[in-house]
Order: sequence, then C-alpha cells, then structure tokens
Amino acid sequence: MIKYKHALALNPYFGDSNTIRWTFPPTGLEYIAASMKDLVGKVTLLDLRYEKPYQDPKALSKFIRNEIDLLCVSIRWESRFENVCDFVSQLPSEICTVVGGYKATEEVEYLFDRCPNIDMIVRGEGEEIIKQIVTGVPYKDIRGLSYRENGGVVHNKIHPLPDITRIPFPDRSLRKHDYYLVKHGVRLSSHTFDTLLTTRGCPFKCKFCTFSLNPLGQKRSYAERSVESVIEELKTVTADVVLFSDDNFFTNPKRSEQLCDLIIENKIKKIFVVQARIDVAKHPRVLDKAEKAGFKVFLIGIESPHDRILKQLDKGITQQQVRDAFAVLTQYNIYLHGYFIYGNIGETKEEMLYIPKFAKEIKLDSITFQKLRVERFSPLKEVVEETPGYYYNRIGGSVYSDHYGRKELKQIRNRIRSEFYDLPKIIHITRKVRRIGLVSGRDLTSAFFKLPLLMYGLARRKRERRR
Ligand code: B12
Ligand code: SF4
Repeated sequence: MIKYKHALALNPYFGDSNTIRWTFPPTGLEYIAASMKDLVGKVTLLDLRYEKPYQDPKALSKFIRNEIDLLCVSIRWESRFENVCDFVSQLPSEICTVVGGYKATEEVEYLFDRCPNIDMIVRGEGEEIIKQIVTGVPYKDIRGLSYRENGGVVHNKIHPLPDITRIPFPDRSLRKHDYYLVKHGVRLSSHTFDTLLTTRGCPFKCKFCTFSLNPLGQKRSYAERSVESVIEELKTVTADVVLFSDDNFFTNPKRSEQLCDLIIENKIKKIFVVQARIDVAKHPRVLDKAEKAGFKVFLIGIESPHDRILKQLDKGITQQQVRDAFAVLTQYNIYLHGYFIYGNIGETKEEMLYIPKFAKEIKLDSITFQKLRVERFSPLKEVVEETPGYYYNRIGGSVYSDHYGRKELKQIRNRIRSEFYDLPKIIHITRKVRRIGLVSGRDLTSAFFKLPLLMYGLARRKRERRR
C-alpha cells in the first residue's frame, strides 16, 4: 500500500544570486526524487528559481494544502540560509515535512528550533533513508534520521553511505524547464546546462577540503559508477553543456579514457566541464581523447603558488609540478580555470598578491580565489585553533588573523582581482569562450545590449549585501 499519494521535492532557493548557483539543477534533490518516485503515488519537482508565482509562500502553501501529503525540502548552501529558513517556516505545518541536504545536516538542532513545521531531518546522503520514510519504516528504525518525538528531538545513529552503483540517477523528465547561464537575472548564453555525477568521494586528503566528507564527517571513500550506466544517463541529458560534478573527474585515468571513448563512439556531442587535479597532465592520451570528446572546460584546484602553503594544505603538489602541468595543459583547446585560496596560515600579503602574477605566468584563462574557511569536520579546524593569532568567528566562516582581518583581506582580494582581470585578460576570455563554443557571437552581442540590465542587477545585489 502506498503511504504518500503526492510528494513535493522542493528547491527553496531563489532571488538574485551569483551566476554559478543559478546555472545548475539541484542534483541532490533530484537523486532523492528519483529514489522515491516508484514508492509514492506521484512526485512533483519544484525549483523556485524558475517558479515565480510559488516564490510567494502563501501561493505555495495553497498548492501544498490542495495537492501534497509529503513535502521534501533540500537545504544545501550556507548562503541564503536564513532566507530559506524564513520561507520554509511559512509552509503548512499540517503536511509531513522532511528536510535534507548538506547545510541541513550541519544545522539539525537549529532547523528544528527555527522551523516548527519541520518533522524530520535526513542527515547525509539520503537515497536509502527517503525510501524507508516513504515505505513506512518506523522512524526509530531509520538510521540517519532525526525526528520530533514527545516535544523533543531524537537523533538516530548515522546511516552507512549508500552504494552508488545501486542508486537510480536523476529522472530529468520531472523537470519543468531547462537551466541557463544567468547573471543578475540576465541570460548570458543560449546554451542549456546540466550536471552529472559519475563518482562520489576523492582519495586525496587535502587539509582544507571537505568535498569527500559528507557533512557528518563520514569520509566518502572513492566510488565509481560503471561507465555504461554513465553513458545511459548521458543519453537522457538534453542540455548543451554538462558539468561532471565529480570531485576529480580524472581520479582513475583509465576509466576517464574509457568514458571519453564511449562518448565518441556513441556520438554524444556536448560541451563537457570537469573538476580536475593537475595530475591529469601526466596522461596526454587521456587529454587527447578528452579534447576530442568535447571536454572544453577544466576547473582545477591549485590553491597556492607557494610550496610551503601547498605542503601545509597537504595538497600533494609543488609549484614546479603546477608549472610543468600547465606547460602541457595549455597545448590543448581547453578553457583552464584555477581555484586559489588566500589568507592561509602564515601567508604574507606579498605571497597572497603573487597569485594573479603566477596565474598569468602559467596561462590560466580565469581564476577564483577564496579566503581560507573552516568547516565543522575539516582537519584544518584544529590547525587554526592551535595557531596563535589565527581565529574564525563561526563554523563555515573565513579564517582571520591578528595581521589580516576582514578589512585587510578584502583589500588584498580587490588587488588580486584587478591585477588578474585587466582589459587584455577580459578580451582574451571573451575570445576564448567564443572559440571553444561556450557562448556564440549572438550571445555576446545580446549580452552587450543587456549590459545596462547587468549593471543594474550588480548594483542591486551590492545594495542588498550592504543592508
Ligand atoms: C559539484 C559541486 C558544485 C557545482 C554545482 C553543483 C550543483 N548541481 O549545483 C559547482 C562547481 C557549480 C559548485 C559551486 C559552488 N559550491 Co559546490 N559543491 C559541489 C560538490 C563537489 C558536489 C555536489 C553534489 O552534486 N553532490 C552530490 C549530491 C548527490 O549530494 P548532495 O547535494 O549533498 O545531496 C545529497 C544529500 O545532501 C541529501 N539531500 C540533499 N537534498 C535533500 C533533500 C531531502 C528532502 C533529503 C531527504 C535529502 C537531501 O541527499 C542527497 C543525495 O545523497 C559539493 C561537495 C560534495 N561532495 O557534496 C560542493 C559543495 C556543495 N559546494 C560548496 C560551495 C561552498 C560552493 C560554492 C559556494 C563555492 C564558491 N564559493 O563559489 C559554489 C556555490 C555557487 C556559488 N558560487 O555561490 C560547499 C557547500 C557548503 C555550504 N554549506 O555552503 C560544498 C559542500 C563543498 C564544500 N565542502 O565546501 N559546487
Ligand atoms: S581538494 Fe580536490 S583533490 Fe583535494 S581532497 Fe578535495 S576534492 Fe580531493
């Protein structure tokens, strides 16, 4: 017997945001929807970024009261967390409400306090747990579940991580719309975007990173899906641009090569974006095939140009290795984006300001740079706590020091940005994204005419941030 007739899988994020958060579907929530699909009467997936009428909690509540008997909400980001809490707490309290996601797992107690209508919180990866909830397994027997009972909250033991070879992949037919590259409400490219996960976890142990940990601090050992199942999923993807959101697409180069071969063999023509480590440069055959298969953008974690800091972060690479790798990578028609961290322990201003120079020396097309952050289960937390003069104000927040507080790091950030993104670089980026096909000439012309709108959006966002 089916326990729930109609479940709503809700992505509660909307409002002005930076480009990247608008561009991709809510992958985790889609995994949840796919896992419960055959066990409930019907699943509706609502992504509020694209559902203007339902951004009004009254309108959404009316829909929920009329149609829904199970509400499943995904809370993933630190950013906009309070807005999301406000929104969720206004939804009908009489409907069974389950919340999950990375941020929800970190904030279980707070969420139960903040949103009296939340009945249950699923901690960590939720595919197996949601199946138990919808099939009526008693709450006390569901590992990984926190739930209300007798005016208090019960936290069951953690759930073992699900076997990714058995998890159904997201059912894209549940979506009501396509995803685009949007900045401040302005569509920048006519291409549609999607994500796909071929592995979970990462075998490396960089000190600052919690990518391969779920927010319970459970290390996700590296696990692969079969290449055949990845191709099967890819065939259901209609988007022009696909981000493989694996922590590192090239962890197992032999498998990456097989995937490239299968993409070519099956004539799957898309622009692929991957997260990678510089190690991939040691495998020119894989790179040749990746380029041929349509891999056009590499997002590469470099973190620092300085050996001392790379060692401190346990990144497992050196400056010379980065230089050698980029001498190879820049031979390919691939857009290279680098991630850096600044404000590391013991890092001087001069060292931080070397980031833009180094990034230009190795010929990165673009960079993003973030302050060092501390998360609840990050191994770096202890190091920061033990280093005199260094501190953080909250979990998930940035690390500061007596020498480099918020103001000093902001000035350094602005200098890194302006020294890297000068006019020749902007012209180079514009040409390159066009050359690799990420945007078309028409997109660029259209973006030019939308510049006033973009500037208005940017100004509005700055105003909102100051408030
Ligand atoms: C791929 C990825 C991206 C992709 C986008 C992916 C997407 N589809 O949106 C890109 C590269 C664009 C990206 C960007 C960013 N990311 Co990111 N990203 C990831 C990464 C590596 C994988 C996410 C993923 O697909 N996981 C797989 C899915 C299946 O897992 P999941 O989403 O957690 O969902 C599971 C559970 O949480 C749960 N669940 C989720 N929702 C629900 C709902 C219900 C009802 C239930 C029951 C369960 C449930 O079940 C799901 C299935 O197992 C994670 C790290 C990680 N390994 O998780 C970081 C991560 C999510 N990103 C993070 C961050 C900080 C960012 C950025 C802010 C970085 C930045 N400063 O630019 C940006 C965000 C955009 C922006 N700039 O504002 C943080 C979030 C931390 C936080 N609390 O805010 C993470 C956790 C990494 C980290 N530890 O720092 N990211
Ligand atoms: S930074 Fe990259 S390589 Fe290092 S542990 Fe995280 S995902 Fe793995």
